[in-house]
Amino acid sequence: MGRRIGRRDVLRGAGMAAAAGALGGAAGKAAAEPIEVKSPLLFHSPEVEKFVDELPRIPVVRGSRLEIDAATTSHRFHRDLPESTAFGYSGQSYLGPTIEHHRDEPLHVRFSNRIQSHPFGADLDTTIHGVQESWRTTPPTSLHLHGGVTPPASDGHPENLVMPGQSIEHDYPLRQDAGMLWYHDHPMGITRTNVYAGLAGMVLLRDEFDTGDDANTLGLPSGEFEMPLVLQEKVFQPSGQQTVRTTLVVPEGLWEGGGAGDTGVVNGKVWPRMSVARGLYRFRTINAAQFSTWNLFFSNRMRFWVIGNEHGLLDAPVPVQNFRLAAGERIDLLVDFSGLAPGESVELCNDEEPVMQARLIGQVAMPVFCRFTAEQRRGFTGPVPQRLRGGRGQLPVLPPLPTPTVVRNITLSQPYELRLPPSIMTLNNLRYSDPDIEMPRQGTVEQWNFINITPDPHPIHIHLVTFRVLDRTPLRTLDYQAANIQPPIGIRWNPPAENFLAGPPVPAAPWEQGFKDIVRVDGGTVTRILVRIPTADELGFDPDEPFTPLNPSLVGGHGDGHGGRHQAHNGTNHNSTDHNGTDHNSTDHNSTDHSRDLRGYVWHCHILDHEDHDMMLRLRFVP
Ligand SMILES: [Cu+2]
Repeated sequence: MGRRIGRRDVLRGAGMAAAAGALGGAAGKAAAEPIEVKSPLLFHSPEVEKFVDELPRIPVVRGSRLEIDAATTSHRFHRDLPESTAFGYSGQSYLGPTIEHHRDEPLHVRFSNRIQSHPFGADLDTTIHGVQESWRTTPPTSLHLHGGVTPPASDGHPENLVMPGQSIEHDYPLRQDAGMLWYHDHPMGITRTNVYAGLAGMVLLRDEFDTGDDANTLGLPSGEFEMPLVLQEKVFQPSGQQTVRTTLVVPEGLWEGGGAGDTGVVNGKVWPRMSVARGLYRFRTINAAQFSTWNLFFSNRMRFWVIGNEHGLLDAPVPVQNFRLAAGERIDLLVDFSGLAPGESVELCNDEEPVMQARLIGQVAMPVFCRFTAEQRRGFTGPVPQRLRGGRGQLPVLPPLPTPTVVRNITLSQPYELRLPPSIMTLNNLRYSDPDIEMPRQGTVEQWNFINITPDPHPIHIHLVTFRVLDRTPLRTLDYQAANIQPPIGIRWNPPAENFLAGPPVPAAPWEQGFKDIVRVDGGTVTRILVRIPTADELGFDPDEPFTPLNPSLVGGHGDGHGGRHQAHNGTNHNSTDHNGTDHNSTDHNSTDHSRDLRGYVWHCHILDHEDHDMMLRLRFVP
């Protein structure tokens, strides 16, 4: 087999050539102007008419015991596109039903993998650790409740794989704040293909104040005026089939490293439209894309309000004209259509520039998601609430930021490897299978400094915990790298960045000041969060309890390619001390009788391509 070339490397060369050719003598002039000519290096979806399909209202399921299955389906994304092979949960041809549930009430889910074939079987990259050739036709799944405060055995660990024909029982205590969770597939090495195929759904967790009906004491729109928006981006083949491939630069079957779509998809429909009453709407919004960060705004530049994010409401609505939403982030919005004349339309738009390497091969911003057209009738006519916390019938105001006792430096980088394929994304310069993992102590408050030496944003998600975003500080990336030579991949590399800052810290935006489980770590910044690790007593379960996976033989990354060499070292978590003096000493309690047992959780970039290779690490929350 010939030399396999990773996307990033190829993009660097081909992109430069393409950019030079396209710009010619005009280089340096008006770089922000969109280029009308379609890049020959990218796949382009067929042209379809925008705003002709109705925005679907995703069905809602409730109950303390749910059956969820993942199946191969056929889904029509647009009136003028043929049916496309897809995945769906629980009878949906794409995505899954919205699960509505009350906090503190346990939820039991029996999850079954009923997948019969994979729409992207040819796209699985078996050189990525853990991915097996047979998965092209019989792909595993792992149901993860993102944002759930969940015991490890039910968390949907990427190595707790559920093969076609198998079922698993998950218990979710949901002893946590009301908010917006979501569920999606999380299997080792193929999360990007499975979620993209359709395995994602929203969860609305209610409490006695945010009830989701007219009785809510917060003055929030409810019923038909509360609407989940699952935002995604896609590429379609000329045949109309959805595809995970975005560029000719990377051959079929190889990891792309992250491709933006050229087509907006909302609740499973391409560029849909929604008729809205002239009044206030609450949009529970999720970036469920595999790659892009978006800067979202309305076409008339009207003001709207952020009222909450992943784990509950803000103290008060924050007026915005636009905001950035990275993959995996959720945001709770109030939008007032009462100022529109009957028949008048506004679109939900995006103008976030693609990341540099995508721009170089001609990627342009995916410009729009959906259209809202005002009806004659008035809708929810209540005002935008003054306050959401601290008043009568409301939760207390957000607590002040806690004081950390442990500081942990984390690098985000794209190291260069001599082995093939060369491209990989890493946290701390480590692979998933490396034994040197983070082991925060229960009951402590930690400050995590994410040092992003790449030029692109990476949304970092930590399972089990919630955190607050502190700030982002620009980094003198080249100086940092020159002073701290990055060792070969597999050796922890997280030198402190204090001496390489390029400006004052930019505090978290007012609309991202609540409790979150995912943070946008902008390129060339040190982004700081404060995370408190709950104790086993507070959780009601032991977050460090080992558990036996459904298929122990699949633990350890038994891939077919080179990645198979890097076996997971479950039960061999070495003591380690990072460069800021944080002590990670801990005793390993794993029994040798259960060498395939799993323990703990994972944390990762929520760019699904990155998470697959290899921007995901294990972690344990130790006593
Ligand atoms: Cu990433």
